[in-house]
Amino acid sequence: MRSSLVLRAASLAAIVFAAGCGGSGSSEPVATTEVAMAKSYRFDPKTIEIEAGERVTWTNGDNFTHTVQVDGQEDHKVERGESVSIAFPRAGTYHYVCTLHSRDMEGEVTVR
Ligand SMILES: [Cu+2]
Repeated sequence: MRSSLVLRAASLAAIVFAAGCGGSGSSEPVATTEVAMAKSYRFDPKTIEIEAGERVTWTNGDNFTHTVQVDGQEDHKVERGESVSIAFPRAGTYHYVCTLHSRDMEGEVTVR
């Protein structure tokens, strides 16, 4: 049971690795503290990786108001042309959404 789970995880990682060079469809984390809310209804890049203690800044370049809510914490409204910065003092994996468009707009911050 246990070994088959490990095998599954390994083959999944291989698939993700193979797809890693594919361009915009990739979910490979990008090492950056800047996320754009790009046209239309997108976080770009969607999956990022930072160091503990860094702040991530989301900037709204879309034509609509969006929000950033990290793991069910306070929801930050970001109007067109504005930005919000959120500090990540602790290591972990944080999922975030735009609560106005949660079906299309979500992403992940991995803090090392
Ligand atoms: Cu939105």
